Amino acid sequence: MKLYGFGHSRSFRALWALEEAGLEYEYVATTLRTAADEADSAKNPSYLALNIQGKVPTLVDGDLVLTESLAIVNYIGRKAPDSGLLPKLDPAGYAHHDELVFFILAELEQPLWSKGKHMFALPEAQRIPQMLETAKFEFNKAINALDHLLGDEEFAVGNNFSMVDLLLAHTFNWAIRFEFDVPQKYIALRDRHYQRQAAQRALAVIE
Ligand SMILES: N[C@@H](CCC(=O)N[C@@H](CS)C(=O)NCC(=O)O)C(=O)O
Repeated sequence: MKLYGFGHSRSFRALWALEEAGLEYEYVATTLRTAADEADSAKNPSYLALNIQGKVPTLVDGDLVLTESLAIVNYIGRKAPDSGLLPKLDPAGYAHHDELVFFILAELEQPLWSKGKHMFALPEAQRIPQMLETAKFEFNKAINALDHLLGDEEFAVGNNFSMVDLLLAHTFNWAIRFEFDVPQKYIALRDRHYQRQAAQRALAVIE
């Protein structure tokens, strides 16, 4: 299996999941927003043939090519059912798991990506400076909702570390790096899960 990624970006979710799953993989460090003729650029035609958006992550496993981080983490979880990344829950428990996953993607991550897009990712002419304040406002709203969705237990669902914990920790790491006002309890959540051996191994790959 080959994972194309860049640093702490969303590809780190997949890298960490591979380490949690104990699957064999090769990590291909890719550069973002670099010239298309550079061999490791996500804009290089050979990479665009895999991922038309020129984004990371991309996972290649034989004939399978996946270009969405959540689909990749799900795939890894299904390939390694004993990893617990996808917990074994009853339908209601699993619905809560799904709800948190979709919330992280649709609500919590969006203001972070808005800030990134309007600070550096979009072409300059498309950036709107006022979006930075809007992102802050929306992040605070998402935190308020998350406070209601999450309990105070060590893990988000069930009694074990799962994909929800991985996504929460990664997304809060992103928020901290982007200088959002992250409540102390979510900084502690990031710190706790990033201390896992699999997370440390994944960090060693990108450092
Ligand atoms: N929905 C995609 C988003 C992928 C994405 O936007 N990745 C960013 C890094 S976190 C990227 O490659 N950006 C490159 C660019 O915007 O040029 C996923 O979750 O995999």
